[in-house]
Amino acid sequence: MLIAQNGINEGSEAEVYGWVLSIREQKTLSFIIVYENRKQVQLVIKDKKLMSSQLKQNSVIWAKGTIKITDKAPNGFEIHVSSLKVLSKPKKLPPFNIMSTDVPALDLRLDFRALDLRRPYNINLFTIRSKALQYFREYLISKDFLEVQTPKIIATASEGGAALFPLMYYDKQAFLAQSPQLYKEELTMSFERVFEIGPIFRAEPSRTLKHLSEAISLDVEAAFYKNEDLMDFLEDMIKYVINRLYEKEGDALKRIKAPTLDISKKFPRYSYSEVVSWINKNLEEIHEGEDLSSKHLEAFGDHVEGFYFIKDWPLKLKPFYIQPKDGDYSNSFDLMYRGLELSSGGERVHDPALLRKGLKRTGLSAKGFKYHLEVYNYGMPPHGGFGLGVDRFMMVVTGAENIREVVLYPRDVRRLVP
Ligand code: AMO
Repeated sequence: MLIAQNGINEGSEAEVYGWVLSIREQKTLSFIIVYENRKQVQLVIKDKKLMSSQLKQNSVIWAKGTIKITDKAPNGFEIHVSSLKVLSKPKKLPPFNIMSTDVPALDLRLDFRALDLRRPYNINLFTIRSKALQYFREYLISKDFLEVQTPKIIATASEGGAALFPLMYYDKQAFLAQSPQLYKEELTMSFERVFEIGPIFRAEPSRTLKHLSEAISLDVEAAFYKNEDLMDFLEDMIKYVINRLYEKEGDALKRIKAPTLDISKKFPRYSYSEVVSWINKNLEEIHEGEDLSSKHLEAFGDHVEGFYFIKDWPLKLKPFYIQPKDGDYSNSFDLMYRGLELSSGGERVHDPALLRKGLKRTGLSAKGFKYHLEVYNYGMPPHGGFGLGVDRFMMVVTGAENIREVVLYPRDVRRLVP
């Protein structure tokens, strides 16, 4: 916290509350960099008596002094300190230096995540993440979408049977929601266009660089949107958010050495069958109808580069609620960045008889979806939508190779604490 009654002007008095990032002692002067509300402030200490053994990296301090305008200090000013108090002193030697250019291993950093989040890299990264979410909301609200919150404790699977986290709900079995899918679809009946930013839970059995047990999904659902409209919308939203980040958060992006994403061209749209042909020609033999593996997607992603869509997937690879197309295919798409799937979506079934067929096709019992099926008897509009993995989007924006880097307290098969 910085209190400067008369603003940041040469000679005015200021008080600062913050924690110490670094201390540099010279013969006659000491320089202390303090973080106050995610901004760095330089303190200059001439009076050696103000320096104490309690003053070290990570100490929380209060200081008072006079402002001097200088472009040598972060944010263009420094405070020449006349009084200083240590409010909280670290009781232990930290397991790593938050200023070190030698970044400790991720697992160690995650064990001490609260401390790790004091690293300037992370302060920049999580500021960018928060801003990205602000710009997503900005875009969606400007298109007249309503933000909603749906239950995360649910009675039946929304994405099919696998990867559910069961829990006891009083005397019944319940599950953590894999996605807001069924609720967001139902909500198009009343609100037409909705979005939700919230957690999804997947009991992912293996530890990979792109899967979490708890991820944040940005879900969009809209009545009357067709497959191509949805891809147009998603592409426009991604470009809007990236442009806003480049316009407004350039400084933080530069500090974390984020890559520059080329979004100048239209994202190419390949059908699933076109991708299969490419794999057959350039990689290995696969059959129409087979799912595409990470290896396939990575090779195809290297070939395409940047963002692209894969559309018209075989129906058998898609959940029960996806609208069939030409018999064995579906009105669906995935948004990819190189080999990484960022989003999937498509047009949905709105006819109750067809929805029952979809449940049967995917081996789910209509009984478990009784309430959801009932809704479809009261005039369900044609609709469609998508789910965008926010954490994966942040990997692309920041250039992180491990999804855990862009999540405050990641959850995976091995990690439940902190
Ligand atoms: P899907 O299961 O493809 O689709 O998920 C949508 C997007 O969410 C992200 N995601 C994950 N991110 C990190 N860890 C995970 N374990 C994880 N699982 C999914 C991905 C993925 O593309 N209901 C549909 C969406 C829709 O049709 O609207 C769904 O959940 O980026």
